[in-house]
Amino acid sequence: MKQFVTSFLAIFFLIAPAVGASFLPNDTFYNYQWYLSRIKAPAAWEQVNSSPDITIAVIDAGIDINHPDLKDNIWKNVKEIPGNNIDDDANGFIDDVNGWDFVQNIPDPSPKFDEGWTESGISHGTTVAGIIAATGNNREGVTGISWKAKLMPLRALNDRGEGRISSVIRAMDYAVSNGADIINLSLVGFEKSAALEDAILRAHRNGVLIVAASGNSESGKEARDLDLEPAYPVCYGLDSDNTVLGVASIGLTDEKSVFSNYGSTCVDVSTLGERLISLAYYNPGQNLNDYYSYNWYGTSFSTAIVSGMAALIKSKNLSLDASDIINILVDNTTDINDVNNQFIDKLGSGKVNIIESLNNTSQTIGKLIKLDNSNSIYYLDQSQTRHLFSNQNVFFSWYNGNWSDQDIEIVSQSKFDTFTVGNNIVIRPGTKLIKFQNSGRIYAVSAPNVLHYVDNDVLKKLYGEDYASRLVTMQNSFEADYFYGGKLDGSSYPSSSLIQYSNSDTIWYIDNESQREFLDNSFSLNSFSDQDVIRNVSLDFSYEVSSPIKNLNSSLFPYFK
Ligand SMILES: [Ca+2]
Ligand SMILES: [Ca+2]
Ligand SMILES: [Ca+2]
Ligand SMILES: [Ca+2]
Repeated sequence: MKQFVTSFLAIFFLIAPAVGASFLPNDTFYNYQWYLSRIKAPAAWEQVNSSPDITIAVIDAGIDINHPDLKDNIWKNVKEIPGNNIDDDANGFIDDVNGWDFVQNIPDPSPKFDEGWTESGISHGTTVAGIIAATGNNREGVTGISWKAKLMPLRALNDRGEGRISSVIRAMDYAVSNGADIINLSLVGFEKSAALEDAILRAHRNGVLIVAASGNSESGKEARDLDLEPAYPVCYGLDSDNTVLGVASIGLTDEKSVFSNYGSTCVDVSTLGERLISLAYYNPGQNLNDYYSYNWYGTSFSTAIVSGMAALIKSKNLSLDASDIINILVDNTTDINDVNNQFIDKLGSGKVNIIESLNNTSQTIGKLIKLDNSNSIYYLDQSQTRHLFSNQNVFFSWYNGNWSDQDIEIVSQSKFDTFTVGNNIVIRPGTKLIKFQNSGRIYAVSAPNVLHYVDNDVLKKLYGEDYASRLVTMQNSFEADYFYGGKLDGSSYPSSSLIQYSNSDTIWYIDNESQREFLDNSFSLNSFSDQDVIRNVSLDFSYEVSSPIKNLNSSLFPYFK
């Protein structure tokens, strides 16, 4: 008889090698990124180091989407087919697979070497993007504040770093309608625009967080007091809703950076914006021979740090909207008035404190964790209870290839010991048939963990002649994770099954007595795969149609249990 169980240990070679006793990532130049320990990033990473589901639009002078330390974290418009001159997802932009260039109105969001380009202009967007989310722990280059995220490159400034407000507005609207969670605006102007203010309001009302720089002093001039001379977008949203998270820059001693604009109304928080290390735009043809660059000063980069922190916060609690995140960051700062005598209360509520901010963010989603020295993977739920994946079949029934080793956080033993021990995760209901080693009986599983005996005739009727392809053998010890329900009589499918009728391509989710359609990309968002679907289902089965499934759904995936 064919042996379906393979070694539980076998899958975990995919996990990156251990990075040592502490939580430091293995990036080549990590040791040069002194600012990360300064802003307590390593301690924050103990809680959350990645934000794989969070999209951060970087509206800037273009981003090097092929940069080796960035390309894995570039947002992809999965519904758009590249280069076919068709707007496949009907979002109004043809072939926009990685964002858009609103300066030249073309798909490629990379810098373009426009007439008069400057080295700081050409690299600006790439540097900002790298501070937010250069790929972390990939043994290459540097790490961003978030090790893994989706950066949406939207080019609205030219290669001198200048742009039109209308381009910024179009980029903001693109970000909102294409799923951005955060918009990073490391740009500033002095002209007030009602149209830009409206675009900001549209983003805010859609829950999208806008993070904006307070701006740097113009050459030869003093930094501005924005209370007297406002700048935009940082000074929008002062009246009712705080729609823009304004960021000023401080240095090593927490004193305001000389170049940083300030002001009690427009600035919400401050963080480091001096001597930062990040990515550069690499292009040997133009004599740009470095992938990495250092000594960056500016409120652009403090803004990027805050955007990265916001991504970590939202990753801990996906239900947070823009106002929630602003409040968390503003309410959990460290007071720096005592070293800023001339700028009392003019640097927002103080220095961003990511640890306190995360401590005051309730965790609504679970995550995958493992110990450094063990191969077992656990699901850590929002109440800090850990659930073991009993074996690799169980793991893959939930994470059908829709994961990577980076999605698993390595936790220290001391941290691990603080978690409560919970039930084991059971095989994903509806998708598999199981048997235990000590018995020949085959069971279907319905939600949440109920076994239904299925005899040979019913097996063939419900699952077809090749029903064995979905059969998984489990160690006897895991039988205790399930309850026994009634035998299947063949008149209906167990709840949580995925079926496709013989006359249509539509995939339906069986929810008790009803069937539900998947809208948009909710099928893959909920981590189902094609092999979970029962095909060619007879039209004799009939279910009432109930509400469709949109986005991630708490009842479908353990992330939201
Ligand atoms: Ca499109
Ligand atoms: Ca296309
Ligand atoms: Ca890296
Ligand atoms: Ca504000």
